[in-house]
Amino acid sequence: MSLDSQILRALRSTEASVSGADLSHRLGISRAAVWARIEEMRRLGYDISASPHLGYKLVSVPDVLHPDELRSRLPESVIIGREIHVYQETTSTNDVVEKFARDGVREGVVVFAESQTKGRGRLGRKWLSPSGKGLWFSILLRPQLRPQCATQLTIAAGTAIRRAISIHTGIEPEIKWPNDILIKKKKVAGILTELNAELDGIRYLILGIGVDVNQSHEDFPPDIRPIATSLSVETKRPILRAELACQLLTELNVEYQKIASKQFHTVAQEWQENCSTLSQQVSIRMGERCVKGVAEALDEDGALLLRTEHGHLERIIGGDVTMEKR
Ligand code: BT5
Repeated sequence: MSLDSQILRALRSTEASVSGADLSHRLGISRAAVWARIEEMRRLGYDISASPHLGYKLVSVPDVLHPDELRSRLPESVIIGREIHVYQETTSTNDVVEKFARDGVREGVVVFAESQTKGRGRLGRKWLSPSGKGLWFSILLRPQLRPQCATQLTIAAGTAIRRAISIHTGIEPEIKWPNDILIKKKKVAGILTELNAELDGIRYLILGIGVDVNQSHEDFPPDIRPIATSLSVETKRPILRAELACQLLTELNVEYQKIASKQFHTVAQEWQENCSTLSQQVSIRMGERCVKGVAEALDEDGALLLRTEHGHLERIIGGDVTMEKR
């Protein structure tokens, strides 16, 4: 963990001030070096008060994404977020993580970008990623799963995102199969799962997550405005993205641990309790094909079980859902 993460962690651990001597002792650096780091953090927008007698105190943090800030808010033992990178701008955070994956980087690395020039959704659709307004990030995972179970990770991510939003804002979003998080029927977050696998195992899986955080209604272009919303629109207050990011990473770790310990059924249980697609008459478009029926449940691999209009149970792993009017 970097020096700045350790300083922020120490300042956060108490309501009181932390003396320069104490920090210097804990970090094994001189008091002058502590002072230099504090000055650097102030330049980034951290308000850290300094008193000759009491020491340093964290007064407020800026709404910027900073790897040290994020890391200092997470337990040292986490897998997802053990290494965090923040880019000011990139094409797509999934592209950056893909490169890490090919270079053999271990799982758990997370890449955030303040803005993406080629943010994407499924099937090459565009994902709007305006600068500083949302959380646009991707996670590298190397789960010990058969490729047909990859959907479990999308389900786990949906459950984690929904819960993190609920804990952080008090709003209870709904999950729309397979990858949307909705508030009052409008999309507030999406998940893009990309996979590199052999027949009998996953080499790596990239979870790309986009959360609309501080956009105003007008920030969305007219074609997206009727179908999208942001957390600040819904809560009517600005959201500190670093805090939300850490809540997201915390919940993602919880769900990933469940998958790693073969407890997918507990993930599926919570997902099903919060999914607006289940028990509904839906039509699901998969490329040229469209099936209609009632979405019944998830199976043990994470696929959706649809009772078709002909009475068969069909197993579906991806597609676009439209709710049918009864
Ligand atoms: C998704 O695709 O919902 C997956 C979105 C994943 C985005 C993240 S951001 C970090 C990582 N890097 C990437 O490049 N991607 C991931 P899909 O279900 O295909 O939905 C795409 C559709 O959502 C678009 O066709 C628009 O209608 C709508 N849309 C685009 N931008 C949006 C936004 N910011 N908020 C809400 N809806 C949006």
